[in-house]
Amino acid sequence: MRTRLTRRNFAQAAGAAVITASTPILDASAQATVPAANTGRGFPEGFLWGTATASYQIEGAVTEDGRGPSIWDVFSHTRGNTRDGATGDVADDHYHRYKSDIQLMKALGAKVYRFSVAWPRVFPSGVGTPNPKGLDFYDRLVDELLANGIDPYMTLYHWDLPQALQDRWGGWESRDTSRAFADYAGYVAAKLTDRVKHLFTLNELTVIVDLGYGSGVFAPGLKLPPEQLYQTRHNVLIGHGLGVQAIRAQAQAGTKVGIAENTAIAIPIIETPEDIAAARVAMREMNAGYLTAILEGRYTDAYLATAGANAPKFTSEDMKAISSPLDFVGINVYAPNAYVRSIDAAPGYLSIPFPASFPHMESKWLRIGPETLYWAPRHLAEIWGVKDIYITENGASAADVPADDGMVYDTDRIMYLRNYLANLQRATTEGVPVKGYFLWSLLDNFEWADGYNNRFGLYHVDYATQKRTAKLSASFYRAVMAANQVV
Ligand code: PNW
Repeated sequence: MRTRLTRRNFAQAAGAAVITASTPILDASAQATVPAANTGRGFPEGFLWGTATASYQIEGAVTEDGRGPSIWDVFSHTRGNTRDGATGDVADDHYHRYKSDIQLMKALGAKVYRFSVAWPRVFPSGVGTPNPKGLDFYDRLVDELLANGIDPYMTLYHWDLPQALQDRWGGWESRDTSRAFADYAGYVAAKLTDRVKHLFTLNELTVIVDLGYGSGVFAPGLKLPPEQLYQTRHNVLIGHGLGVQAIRAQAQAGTKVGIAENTAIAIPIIETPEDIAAARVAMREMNAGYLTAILEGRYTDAYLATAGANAPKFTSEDMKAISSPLDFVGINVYAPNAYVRSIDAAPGYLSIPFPASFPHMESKWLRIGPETLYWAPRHLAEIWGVKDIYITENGASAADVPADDGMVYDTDRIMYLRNYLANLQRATTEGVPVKGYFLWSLLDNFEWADGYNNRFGLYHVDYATQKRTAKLSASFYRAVMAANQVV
């Protein structure tokens, strides 16, 4: 009888070692990995390396210590909204395990950590009387980070809007929510900036607006008509701007404020001066509703022309608030949005359609485009003169499955990271002012509508036991950080 040639016995047939429970194999969490020496072609001295997470995706403990419900509690508990009906009720139970999770960061050698504050822990109904127990959690978290030599970078809004504000005002459909955000942001800044020196207002404006209020695939799950959608987008920009102002008014001296935005990213198809210029034009227009407005203080003509009668109502005061000066710009970089070439006709660029075979990670939207980590920061520096750039997120999803020996050999994630980081290294080598990089994510976690299937962590989480296991990519990333160079 012929044996069916499976992947495993093919490898055996080919003479390769196969990992079984009894195979002595390197421990992904061990210190055994020898970092390559920095040859001088690595990242700039003092480059900041870390990981990123967000409150609803990791904390769990959704009814504990007076936390109010958020739009993601309600949305995820509504049938059909998330894969397998997943919710963040427990998630990584980080609320109770933050101390040991900080030890995981320490074991990696990470120097910075980006986390988010859950607004409904601090103000259970969005406005009104703060809940001291809610803030206490972040107080303890910050102390524990600092005690372990890790500098906290804090996001104020990573999508968990208090449900009370959705019920009361339609959430970001109303400018009342923008004002409430500023009050909350100022309050947290006053309490924590004695120790937290870097703040981000909002995370990923386009996801808040276009996925939450446009397509409705994310909370609050609305499909607004264009006119309301444009106004909602404007309100989110106002929320960011008022938030910056409130933070500046309330924070201790020396506090730095920025944003964590996922810009749409245009890549020149060929590195000719013409295609590069075309990519800059594309980049500016593709972000016209968001970062372009924030950094320029105006909507582009093309944006307003496209909006037509649906254009948002705004005043010059609004635009002034929206473009309140920032200390740095954070960008979440994952997938290329467009490969462009130069054309003579308006608007001067052409987006090439993606071929069906274009590779992606487990998340279908996560097209693999390593050059994004070169071009996105370079565009920021060249178009808007941004002098301090952080990569606030970059990472890869997979349906990681532990091998027979319990380890996770995520060579796909390592391949992804190595290629993206090589492009970031090219950018910093050429003088693009990127100051730090936060890998998404420390742990597998609640990946929003994709539930728990799409894993982004350096540490695998067994959700039945909450056991964390370092994936092979954790060894890789630790070596990169230690060498300050792609290895
Ligand atoms: C970002 N898309 O989200 C978020 O900031 C994280 O919370 C999230 O876990 C991470 O990236 C990975 O997804 C995105 O559909 C979610 O294009 C969806 C999209 C982009 C970013």
